Amino acid sequence: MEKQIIQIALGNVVISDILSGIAQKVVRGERVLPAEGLLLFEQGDLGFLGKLADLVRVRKNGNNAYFIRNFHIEPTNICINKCKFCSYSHHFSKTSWELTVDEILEKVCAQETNVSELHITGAVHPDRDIYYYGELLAKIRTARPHLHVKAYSAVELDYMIKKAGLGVSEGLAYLKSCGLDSIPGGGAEIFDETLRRDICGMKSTAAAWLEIHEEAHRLGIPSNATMLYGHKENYAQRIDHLERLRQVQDRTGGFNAFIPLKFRNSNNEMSDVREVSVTEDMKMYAISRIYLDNFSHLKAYWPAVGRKLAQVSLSFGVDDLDGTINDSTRIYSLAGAEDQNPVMSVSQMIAMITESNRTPVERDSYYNRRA
Ligand code: V47
Ligand code: SF4
Repeated sequence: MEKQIIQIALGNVVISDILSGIAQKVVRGERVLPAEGLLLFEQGDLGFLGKLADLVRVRKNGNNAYFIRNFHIEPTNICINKCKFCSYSHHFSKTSWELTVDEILEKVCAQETNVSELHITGAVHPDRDIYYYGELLAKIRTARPHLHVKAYSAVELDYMIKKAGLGVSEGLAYLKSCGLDSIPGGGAEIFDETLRRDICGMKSTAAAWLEIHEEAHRLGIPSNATMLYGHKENYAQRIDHLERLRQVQDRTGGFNAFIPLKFRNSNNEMSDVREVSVTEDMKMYAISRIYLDNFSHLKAYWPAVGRKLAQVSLSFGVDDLDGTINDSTRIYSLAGAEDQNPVMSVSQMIAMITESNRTPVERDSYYNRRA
């Protein structure tokens, strides 16, 4: 396999010596530098990138493709922020909602007992505080002690921790004691400060996002990382984002997975920005897999990219398709994703993975195989 890749790189006249040099580094398991990552975006042919990403995927995860039985709860869409790409908050969608604690608990208890993970994320509600969210976690833990709760994006956490006048470490430790098991990857968007100010200037800064994740890892709370791509960002800004994540991961090892999130342009203030092509999506997955050599997992979030693209992504470095979801999230259906009611049965998940010649593995939140 490794020999074949070098031959492809050298045998194709379009591929420069520099690109084949990068390929050989990847084959040897060496780290790709920022300038080399940029070159992959600018000059890498999709087939070439796919082969390299596949090599890294196999090295890290063999033939496994993971999924999880999960569901989401979006407690509210009332938000203090006004991100231009957001179709979800009450500023842009036609509806607004605030679930009560009882309504949330009802949703939790309605799930089958073999569901293993709950993902809670929503808008930054002006009136809710860390104690409200802490008590919510404690009640969920009492109701369903074995459910892994992955909750609150760093943007929500930043607001509630600052509002309580706590330090990052203190705030996270409190939430952990209430039942916070891990943190989802949302709110990262794009770290480049200038572009971040343009598309989501009211939101927590990149530095705050990174600090919260790094501190969480130090407290033994793992997390995911995301990047919103395919809007106004350039390739250098994508590499800058990946580089900042790679540096945190070098220090902590606390990120479970990286999830590139494709910008969807329906019903938001950035509807004039065209969505990028499938080729660009697959390049993004492949280069993420090649660049983030210290991340174990690359996830394609199927409600965002659609089922068919998620399947194809398994040949571009992806080893995780997220989960069954159970029609519990609106973030992407409001932004124009194909699945208006995202739900996937375990047998559909297994079929989707098997059809792509991968071995389906039902996982827990730490990527252990579930019996
Ligand atoms: O931060 C919002 C994104 C994120 C749009 O950790 C949009 O396992 C595209 O982070 N087009 C929230 N993206 C969702 C999220 C997530 C999803 C699935 C799994 C995990 C995980 C995390 O959704 C936001 C933002 O980047 N988003 N609007 C849009 N129009
Ligand atoms: Fe609020 Fe999140 Fe939407 Fe930004 S992306 S407006 S923080 S709900």
